[in-house]
Amino acid sequence: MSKRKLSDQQKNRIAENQQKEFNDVGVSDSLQQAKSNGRVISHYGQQVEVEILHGVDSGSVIRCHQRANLPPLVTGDFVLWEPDTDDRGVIVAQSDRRNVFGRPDAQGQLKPVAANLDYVLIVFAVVPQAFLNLVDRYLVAVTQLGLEPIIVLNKIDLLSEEKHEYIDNMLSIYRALNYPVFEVSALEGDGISALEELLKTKTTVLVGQSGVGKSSLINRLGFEELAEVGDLSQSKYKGTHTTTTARLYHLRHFDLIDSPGIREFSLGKMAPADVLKGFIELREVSTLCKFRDCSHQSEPDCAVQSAIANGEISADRFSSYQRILNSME
Ligand SMILES: Nc1nc2c(ncn2[C@@H]2O[C@H](COP(=O)(O)OP(=O)(O)O)[C@@H](O)[C@H]2O)c(=O)[nH]1
Ligand SMILES: [Mg+2]
Ligand SMILES: [Zn+2]
Repeated sequence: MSKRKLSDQQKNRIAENQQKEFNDVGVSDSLQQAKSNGRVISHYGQQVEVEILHGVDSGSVIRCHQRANLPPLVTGDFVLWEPDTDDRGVIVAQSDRRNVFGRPDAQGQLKPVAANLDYVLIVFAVVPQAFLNLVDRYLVAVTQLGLEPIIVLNKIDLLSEEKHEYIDNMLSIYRALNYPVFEVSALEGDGISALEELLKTKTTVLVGQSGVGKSSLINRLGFEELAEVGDLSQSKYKGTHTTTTARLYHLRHFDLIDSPGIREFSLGKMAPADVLKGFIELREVSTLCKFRDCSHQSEPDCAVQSAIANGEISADRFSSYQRILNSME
């Protein structure tokens, strides 16, 4: 790595030129990535860790601070960095994001968690207990952000007779809607290879309640003890928060991003029409209601109520939808 010192003026000019190149119109995603020389893999206080993408140091990680004129960076961002002091770098430009996953803060503003994703893996588990509504909230967020969801049930080694029916019902609902659904055990390895096939060459962020086994899945998918795994038993099956910021694991066949443990995923404020987009079956049928502003509760000729009555639409999904709408009021 070059340790040649540049004057501030030189550095600024280089940064400006690079920023200009980045902002060129009509540059495709892959070109944007080709122009970057690093990818943010984690946060460390005010600094970020960047994986070096090109050259002899490719694959190694450098701690960088960022120019003040840059927006906050998130895990998965492609960046342009330069050597700064001996073992540190400085980020001088951020490549346009292809997409971003985030969660709304208290003010309803999106707080980005990870960028440049192929899939969002929505993980739920047998323990802590799975809820349709939580998965649905993730689906609404993922759909609104234009991302591709994959639904994963983990801990199938813990499935008992009594839990089977409840969980089978959930799985069949999502399968009927054509979402990719996987049943796995991070502990015992069941179902992992099928999931691996789908994730190959992709960047995937794992989301879900803490304690469902996201870090364990990453370990299993990576065949290495990569991520710190919390001990569920010590916290009364509520899950612990060992992962505090999103971290990207660049593995041999794929990139996986472990996201911070979020006990409850809240959607913040959204327009009802945006909520509806996350319920694909309701969106289709509701266009057939007699009244355009039908609330699908007691209006005459409501296509949604008819579809529920004849079993075309799951009543559980409809109540889940209403619960989300009510939570926005
Ligand atoms: N029985 C069982 N336990 C699991 C499985 N996957 C994870 N766990 C346990 O669940 C707890 C939480 O896992 P962790 O990966 O930290 O969850 P995270 O908070 O979603 O990252 C740990 O005690 C894991 O050992 C699984 O497939 N089966
Ligand atoms: Mg974790
Ligand atoms: Zn209706």
